[in-house]
Amino acid sequence: MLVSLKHTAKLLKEQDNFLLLMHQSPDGDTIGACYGLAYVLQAMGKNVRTLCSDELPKKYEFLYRDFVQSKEVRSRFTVSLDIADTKLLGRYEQTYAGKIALCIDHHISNTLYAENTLLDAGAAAVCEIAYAAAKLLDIQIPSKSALCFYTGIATDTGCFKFGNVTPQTHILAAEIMEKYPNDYAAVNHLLFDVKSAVRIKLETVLLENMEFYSGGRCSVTWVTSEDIDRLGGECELDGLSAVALQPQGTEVGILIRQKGNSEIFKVSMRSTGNIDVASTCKKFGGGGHKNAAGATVSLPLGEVKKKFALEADRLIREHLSAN
Ligand SMILES: [Mn+2]
Repeated sequence: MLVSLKHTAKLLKEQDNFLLLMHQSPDGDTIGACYGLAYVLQAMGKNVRTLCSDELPKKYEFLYRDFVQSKEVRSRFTVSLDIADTKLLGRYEQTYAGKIALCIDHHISNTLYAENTLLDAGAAAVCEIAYAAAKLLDIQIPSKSALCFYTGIATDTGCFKFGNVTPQTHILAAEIMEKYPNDYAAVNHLLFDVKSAVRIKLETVLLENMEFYSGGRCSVTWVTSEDIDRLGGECELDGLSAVALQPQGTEVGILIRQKGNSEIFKVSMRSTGNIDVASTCKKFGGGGHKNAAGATVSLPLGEVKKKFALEADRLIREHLSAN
């Protein structure tokens, strides 16, 4: 059932014991919404625990490091944040898929798996919605929560640069900055400028591998597991696909990343303007937003490159003829 913001606030007020779920490969938005709500609910005296299938990136440590999990209780009101599909619960899918009482999300592709779903596909980040819900809880929102919500908004919009940014996005971010004291500039520096040495080397590999199609309007780049091992193992991959859209004249950027040592590749597509890459990713069993989408495919790398470059070419041609 789709529910309103007001109804969501009512549910959050009524319940005492919460389990807040983040999606696998957690990003700033799912972490921000989870801990933003977690601090608010704990400030209201409620029992709150958080859970994610994967380890939370160090980069976001400033959001979750002070959180203390509440003690175990028998049953909990389970809330999923930024999770369009139960598949994204990762290793917790089996346990929680049929037990989500409330889902707060901004993905148009949401499968409505939860008992109650608060969905606003017009929101740039789920943190916009979570912040709006928190404002209805009749409690002073802790500054730490506000920083969490701000982080989700900033990261899901690429620091207020992506096409999903609306006037409302700026209004909410401005309101947060005005009402809650935090060092927002320092946080943005940490989120958008600072990179680990491994990440910098990984970006170098991506730039070296980059190929161009559709007269330079499409870029395709990739990284294999072997590359990642050679560079010194895993590193933060947040926003990595933005690299594919950096070359001047590129309208569709495709980043292919090998998963493990098999022929399974995670493909991330980014686009500018009205080019809808979610439609392409859907064809391959994935999904996402108009300008940012992804899919996981099981094919040899050469085939993956060819198939996605062809699809991108079709999108670019359609876009050109429509203008
Ligand atoms: Mn999000």
